[in-house]
Amino acid sequence: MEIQLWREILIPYELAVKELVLNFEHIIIESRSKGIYSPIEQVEGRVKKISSILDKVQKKKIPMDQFEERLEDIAGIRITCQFAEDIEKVVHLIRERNDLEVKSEKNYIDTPKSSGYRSYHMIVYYTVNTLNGPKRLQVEIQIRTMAMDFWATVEHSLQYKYKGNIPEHLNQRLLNAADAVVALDKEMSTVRNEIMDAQNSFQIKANVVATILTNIQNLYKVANKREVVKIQDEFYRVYEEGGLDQLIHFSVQLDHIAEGYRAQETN
Ligand code: 0O2
Repeated sequence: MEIQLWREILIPYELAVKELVLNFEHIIIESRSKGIYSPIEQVEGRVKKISSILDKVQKKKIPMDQFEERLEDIAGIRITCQFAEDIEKVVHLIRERNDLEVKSEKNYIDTPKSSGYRSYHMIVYYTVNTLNGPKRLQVEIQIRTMAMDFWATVEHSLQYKYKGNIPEHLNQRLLNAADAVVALDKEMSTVRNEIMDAQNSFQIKANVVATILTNIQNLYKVANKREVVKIQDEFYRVYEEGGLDQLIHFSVQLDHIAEGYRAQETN
């Protein structure tokens, strides 16, 4: 097939990857702005390289006119989570989305591969709008913890280095490391609630401070400068000495003051 034709075929897959990465990143943004914990920590995506498509097509003896149908991972999205429990939440989120239709799922977490590989895979259908109209594509979504991702990245590099024939002593090390990943994920799960609380408070504090600063900035436009400076000093004091509750209280009071000025302006 001509190189130019390959590029044309792959363009809708590039669009699908871009759109889906953006959509999943928005779940993180939305959660943070609401001060709630996001089960998604990071999202990345890629379109399979032409050379890797050719390798897989040859390996699986797929006729060239069937490769789009038979290769399910031309477009790939990888979602990393902090904790193993988050994976289930993300799977649920994906199943519930009305822009995605789940074709199949593989749970390599409950049933790891013989290599020690662990991850949750979903093949979904997703429609992009192209110059030639809508195109329904298959996308592979891999969902794993950060620890599982670390293991898979290292193992993938070794597979590449040894062309799929990793020496036995290294294989054994990788299996040991895979067990260590299971233990690490379990250990981290025991402190999940505490970590989630800490991260939520951090996010809520960041949101409250941002609201306070916007309010102070707006007051400069309408209120007496000396009064705003006093409010600002009070904010610094509460920020330094108080906890989250005091900051929230200060923010509510500031909202009332700002409201008062807005009411004066409209009268
Ligand atoms: P790349 O370079 O990441 O794109 P199957 O026909 O079901 O046996 P298939 O179609 O490859 O095999 O599906 P599977 O097993 O669900 O694997 C799909 C992808 O999962 C792989 O894509 C890898 O990204 C990842 N994966 C699967 N097994 C392993 C493993 O043992 N180690 C690592 N590091 N990753 C794995 P590709 O095309 O193989 O590779």
